[in-house]
Amino acid sequence: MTATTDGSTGATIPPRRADAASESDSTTPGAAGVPEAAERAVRRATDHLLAGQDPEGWWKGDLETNVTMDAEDLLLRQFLGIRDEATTHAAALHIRGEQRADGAWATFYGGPGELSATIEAYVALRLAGDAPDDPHMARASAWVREHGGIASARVFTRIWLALFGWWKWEDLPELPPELIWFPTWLPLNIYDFGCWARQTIVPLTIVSAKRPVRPAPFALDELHTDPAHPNPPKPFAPLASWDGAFQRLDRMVHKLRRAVPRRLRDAAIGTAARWIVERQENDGCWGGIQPPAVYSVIALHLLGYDLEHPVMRAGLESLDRFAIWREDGSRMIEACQSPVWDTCLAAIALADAGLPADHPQLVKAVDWMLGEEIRRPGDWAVKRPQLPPGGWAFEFHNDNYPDIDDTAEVVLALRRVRHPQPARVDGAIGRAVRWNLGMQSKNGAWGAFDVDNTSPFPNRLPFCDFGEVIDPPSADVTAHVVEMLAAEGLAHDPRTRRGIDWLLAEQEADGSWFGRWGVNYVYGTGSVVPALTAAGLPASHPAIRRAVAWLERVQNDDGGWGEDLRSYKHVTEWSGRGTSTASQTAWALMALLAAGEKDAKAVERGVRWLAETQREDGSWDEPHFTGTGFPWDFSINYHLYRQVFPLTALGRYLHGDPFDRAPLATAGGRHAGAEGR
Ligand code: R03
Repeated sequence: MTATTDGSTGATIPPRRADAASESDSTTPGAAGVPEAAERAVRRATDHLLAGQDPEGWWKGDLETNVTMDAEDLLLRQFLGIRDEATTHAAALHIRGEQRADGAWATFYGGPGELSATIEAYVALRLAGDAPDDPHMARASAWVREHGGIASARVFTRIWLALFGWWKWEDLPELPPELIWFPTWLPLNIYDFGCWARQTIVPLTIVSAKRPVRPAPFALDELHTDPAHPNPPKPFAPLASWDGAFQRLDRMVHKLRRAVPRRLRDAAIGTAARWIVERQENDGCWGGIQPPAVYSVIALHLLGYDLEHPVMRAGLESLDRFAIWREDGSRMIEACQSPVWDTCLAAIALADAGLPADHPQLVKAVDWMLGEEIRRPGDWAVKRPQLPPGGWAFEFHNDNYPDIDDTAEVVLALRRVRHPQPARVDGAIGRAVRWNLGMQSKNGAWGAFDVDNTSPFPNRLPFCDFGEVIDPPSADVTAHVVEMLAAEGLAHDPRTRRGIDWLLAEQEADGSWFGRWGVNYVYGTGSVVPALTAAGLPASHPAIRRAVAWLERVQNDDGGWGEDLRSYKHVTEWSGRGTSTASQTAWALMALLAAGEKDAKAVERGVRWLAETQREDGSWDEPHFTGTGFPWDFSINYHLYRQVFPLTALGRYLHGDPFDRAPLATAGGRHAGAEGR
């Protein structure tokens, strides 16, 4: 196969990549015309991005994930008795359109069939009226049986099935609501979980205590390998192993279920319910993400909140806003919405592309971001009770969970714009810098939402078989914070130095860095190199040289970069390899440009790839998923990535790093007193 075919669509062999030989006898023309092509691409991309801004000042691209979102939305409506024909029809249209030829559903573009997603999609289509012997349904159920049937699906999927009597509650891990009372000094209290898992688990303790069943209008025998024995017993892991110990703990908690006095249990459920209601956001959602929202609605419903209760109405209306209705009549559910993230990245891209710092649309974006600043404590304050608030969340409404990544990038965006009220901007930036510094983990690095969220125990629970359940520091978030601190004149602050040391120690043997929230080593490397050089590491530093060598080695023959989601599972085959995409090409270019490689052949070829693949309207196509929710388990196609990152990279190619140019505010000394805070 060659790099010109779609290397990731079902491919098992990674695409060929450039090597030294093909480089030396390359027939591509020299640098002639490349800056001109970049100029033209930047103009068109700028216009395209400017046209997509909301009048309020924000940008938001679709956040595309997979059909479990759509299937679970129908299951929720079925459970609550509010499923209607129009919604069902539109969701089914989308789900059917995503099915693979082999009958399964994948969780990312071009990915392999995935059992849990396939089961959920199949069940949703049955709700929509598709018959088990329709050819597309028969293919799906055969695929499910071949891959272990319902018994092999993840816990979340089996919980959805248990709600309808398609799976037995007894055959699910127990989640006791008394967990809500575990003090923070006990291992395995709710604050040991990443915030997304915590917000999901608390409502699920209520659901798991109540074990509701709303019988379904049909059976699902066709999804079991042996319908007479839907759940063949699994052998216990050795007693001396963590898995074995936690399996037995789960057995014990199952037995305790009958032993816990009723009044104690009801009190725990009451505490959990209050914890949930207190965390409902102004828009009715929970945490701005789908899982906590759907399980909170179900949990409160089980406690007697009827659908007209203000909490329930607001919750359900917030879920309706996760739906994107398309022109073909289909309806896709977003897992979450990304306006703050998209807006700061768009502002950075436009500024770096040369838009004047006082351009009205940039000022408008800053106005909107300033209005989104979070000035009250959230769950993070459990670990940092003395730290004053300040910072941003990813979504429109998520005041309880600002994150370190968004906060760093918003600061980088605010600093690029000349706003008519500089003191207001400085105030918000000052609070954000203080908050980010206060959220540094003890290893010197930063996680996304919490400090030192590194307990080994949550991952051991049989319940936790999907995605990440803790939020340890990552190279990409740490890099964004270091880049921001450097831009704020704090490169030499001892806290920044500790972050830098951690990053240097995290570099892979091949010269790359792992990407936790973007795919994958190209994202990690594209985040870390610009941060290190912004903090003053010379381009000649061995770590930077090794990163440059790695990027040059994995560049595709077509001049772009790409990395398949399979790199999270099969590192040796797929690290840095995959069909070229606009956002990943841009990340590689951002690293190379930061490393002083502007005149290198690799940069010229990458810039040319971006210029040549740009569409007439100034945008790029990007069917491949380049965003990461959880490595391998949950992937995201951020629809604005294809626009903001190429524009940033091309802008930096033409104009250099923005903070090497005339700084907008007084660089250095701005946070001279920061150590004291
Ligand atoms: C890009 C950087 C900014 N970053 C925040 C990115 C947030 C990305 C979307 C989060 O959406 C989620 C979807 C989820 N699903 N399932 C879970 C989940 C969490 C977030 C989930 C998984 C396991 C457990 C609980 C929930 Br336990 C679909 C910093």
